[in-house]
Amino acid sequence: MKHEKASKPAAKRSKTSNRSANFEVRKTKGGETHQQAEPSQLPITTNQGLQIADNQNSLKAGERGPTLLEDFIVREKITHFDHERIPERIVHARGSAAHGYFQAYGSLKKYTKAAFLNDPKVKTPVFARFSTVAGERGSADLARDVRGFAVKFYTSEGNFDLVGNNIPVFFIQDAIKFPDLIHSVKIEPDRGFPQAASAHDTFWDFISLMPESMHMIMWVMSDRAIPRSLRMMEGFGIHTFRLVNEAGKTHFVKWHWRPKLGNSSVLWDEAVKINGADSDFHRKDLWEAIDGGDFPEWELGLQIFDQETADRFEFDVLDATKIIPEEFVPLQMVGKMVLDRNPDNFFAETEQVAFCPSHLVPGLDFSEDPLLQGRLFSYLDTQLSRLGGPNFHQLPVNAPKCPFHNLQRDGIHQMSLQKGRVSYEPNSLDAEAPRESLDHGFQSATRPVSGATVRVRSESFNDHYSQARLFYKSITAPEQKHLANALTFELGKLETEAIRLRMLGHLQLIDRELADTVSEHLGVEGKAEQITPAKAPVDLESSPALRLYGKTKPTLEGRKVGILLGSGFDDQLKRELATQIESEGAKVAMITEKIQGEMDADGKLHAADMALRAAPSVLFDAVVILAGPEGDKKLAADPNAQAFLTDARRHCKAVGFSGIPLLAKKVGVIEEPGIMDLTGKGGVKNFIVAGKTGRFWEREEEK
Ligand code: HDE
Repeated sequence: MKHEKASKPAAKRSKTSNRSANFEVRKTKGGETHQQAEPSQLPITTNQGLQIADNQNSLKAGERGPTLLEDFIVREKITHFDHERIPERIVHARGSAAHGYFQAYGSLKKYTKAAFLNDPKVKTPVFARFSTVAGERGSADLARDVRGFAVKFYTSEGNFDLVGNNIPVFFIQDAIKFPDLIHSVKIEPDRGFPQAASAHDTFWDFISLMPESMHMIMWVMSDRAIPRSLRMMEGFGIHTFRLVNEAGKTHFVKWHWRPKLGNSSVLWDEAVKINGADSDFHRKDLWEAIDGGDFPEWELGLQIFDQETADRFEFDVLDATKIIPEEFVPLQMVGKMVLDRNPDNFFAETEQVAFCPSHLVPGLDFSEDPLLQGRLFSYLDTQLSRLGGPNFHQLPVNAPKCPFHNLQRDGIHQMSLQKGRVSYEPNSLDAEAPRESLDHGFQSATRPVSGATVRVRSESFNDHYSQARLFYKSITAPEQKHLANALTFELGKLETEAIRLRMLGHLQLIDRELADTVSEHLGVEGKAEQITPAKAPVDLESSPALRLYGKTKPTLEGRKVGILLGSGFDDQLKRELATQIESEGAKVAMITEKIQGEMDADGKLHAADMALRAAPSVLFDAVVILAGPEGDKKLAADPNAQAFLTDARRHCKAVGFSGIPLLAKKVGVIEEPGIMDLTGKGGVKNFIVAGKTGRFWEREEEK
């Protein structure tokens, strides 16, 4: 088996060339094209190494006769094709991934002996996969959903998989409920819909009967569930884990990833339209950023605390439906992750990567969180059927980059040639056979465990509403509004009234105002079911860290600005804009009515990146419309240009014009915050400031 060597750094990679130019092209009697390999090129072969002379025709009995069973070449090719797919992941099937590295800022020796967290000189290779949960492999990227955030660290001491999400809590407290949760959210089993959507009866039926999911529901209905980019979302390990130092002393830890580009999300109306205009929006965005040398980066922040601190919390640190507010235990930034290389092959890497929370290294350990405990079993188990056997760790993307050797043998898809007669331990026949290593080997942290075997939920897990309320109270006003609208959409889609009313009962316990708003939007005021909580919620001190917006400084970095050009536009202004935008680290796309491009005021043709019909403004973070009087007239009469501006305005984005054009008047845009004339003094500069601000929520029309 021959492996291709790793590809060049993304930024330097050449574009796909027209290979056919290098082949001798021959046509046969039937007219089909044969590309003959030159001596320097690889001949196409069967999987047995046999060179193939004709890759266009199967073997037939007579020129127009039936294909012969004897044709082993066509059978091998089609058989392989027939088996190209493997089962998709039961959850997180839709994903996008990249290679990169993790680098610690300093030493964390005080808390952990894990080597990758202790040496700032070491760059630990990583492979990170981001995913949606509910949708199938081909589903659209902008579904309202949790995003998976899984990172495989190929450390010098073995692989560590931090398999997290972009939301710091989870729906359920005990792994035994996971199949129920997932069955409720996925397509309904009789009808096969809805795809990648939680807005249906079975999901809300389950949720409304699971009060422990209320905190997570607040997050999933918030803008966090429709991120602008995978590069602009936070990541969380969720569960409490343990750090173990050289002396064996343990601390608790929660893992956080903070994106360098800041958090950014889209509006629901944009998400719906992006899914139609470009259903691979997130996958493409990640790929293009890395391919263009804009390497996404996250900082790793840890909340480290001891048992005494844990005992002081009102809630249980083993309960995955709870956060530890950063105001109580601040994040220590301990390193950064940079993703700088796209996969060479989507299937071999993104599809076949196998994450398991049970993949740990010395210096780390689990906690007794009953959700985590179930995960420690599930992931290894699922890989066995997904990847077809117990040797999936030998696939290049899964194999540790440090040496590994043991006495496990054989199994389906065994790739290594395991030599010698000794495959057991202890043994005295092979002095070189692998042995235990007491000094460096993994040691589980010693922790006191006692009690009778019981199937109960600890009472310390009982408060299902206080942190849901904390979240709602802590986010900004626009986020609260979007959350209420999301709930209205989701509950509005339900066929069963009783489920809707049950959910409203839960909302009343979370926040009265939220419940009233949603009830009013739905037109079911006063009908909410009365729910008696296991434990009455309390008001907690607000936590600004839970906000999506306003946490990082305004930036255009990593964003994309769409410039719509109408004929007779000012070339000078176009150039100045493009230069300024790009100097902020953003990308510019030139959009014209037709893909050939557009004429400037001097009659010079400028190339376009996208045609207007394929470039709705939902694909951009800010937009500009530049046109001379004739071009403006044309745009004003074009429904696609009208929609371009109407949407940019509705979605509260920065908008720049040359003058106050007819198009703006047609759409009814006069003077609004974030919408500006670029021709005056400082026009471009003002636009950049507006673009960095991002959204002008005061313009939002929806109630
Ligand atoms: Fe997963 N989860 N999960 N999960 N999960 C899987 O493993 C499971 C949970 C998460 O990009 C599966 O390889 C159980 C929490 C991510 O390949 C499966 C429970 C969190 C990914 C599985 C949970 C996650 C998965 C399906 C409840 C956030 C995608 C395919 C006890 C901390 C990883 C696979 C990738 C994937 C089981 C709950 C994150 C079936 C039983 C909580 C990011 O093993």
